[in-house]
Amino acid sequence: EPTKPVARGAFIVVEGLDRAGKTTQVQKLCNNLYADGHNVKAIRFPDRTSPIGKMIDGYLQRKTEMDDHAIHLLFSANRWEKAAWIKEQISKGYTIVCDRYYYSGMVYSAAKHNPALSLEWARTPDVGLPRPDRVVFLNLDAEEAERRGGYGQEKYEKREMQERVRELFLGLMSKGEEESKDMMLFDAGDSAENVSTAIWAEISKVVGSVEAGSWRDLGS
Ligand code: NYM
Repeated sequence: EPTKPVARGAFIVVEGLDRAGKTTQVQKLCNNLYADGHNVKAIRFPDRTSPIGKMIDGYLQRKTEMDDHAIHLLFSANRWEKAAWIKEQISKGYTIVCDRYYYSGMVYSAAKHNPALSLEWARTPDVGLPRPDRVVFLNLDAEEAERRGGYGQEKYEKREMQERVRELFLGLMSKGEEESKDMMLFDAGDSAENVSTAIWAEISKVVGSVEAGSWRDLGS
């Protein structure tokens, strides 16, 4: 249990393209938070350990095929099954650092250019999930992402798809969309050390305000 009494923990999301450095930055952010005396837990979506997560894993590894809407709803359900736990941890004072969330959910599904699956449609099943206090968006062009050792074999790990994903992420930030209020862009083309320093400058302030009780409620 947390030692310092705080109003609540913060909910921080890290988003970006495949290969943008999310895993590294989540780790560095958690280390910084921990060293600064905060109680912190890292999670990721998809959470491939649950039964729903195993279905998602099979799809991503191209072992099973699924309708675009059906897999979208499984990604969303995979977040909903963790929602109560997230709220509980935060209320106990833990700051949660989350690798991907519904922003990935919306843009990866919408990037498929299925005429029956709009960004608007993709947003709907996630409405009501705990809202992050800040979303760190690691911005990287698809070409640079590919240079970083190439993509793997999983679904979506193709240049054209990643380019559409990036455009849609940037669209979420620039169009006055609801999501833009929470998102902050970081240049992921910089060194891992510089990116981590920039993220820490912002997130340390956010977490401080949340813990002090001067921040909005999670659900609003
Ligand atoms: N992905 C991830 C989605 O398509 N929808 C979602 O809701 C989420 C959370 O899964 N290419 C995609 C993005 C990734 C893939 O993610 C697996 P990771 O971070 O590589 O495990």
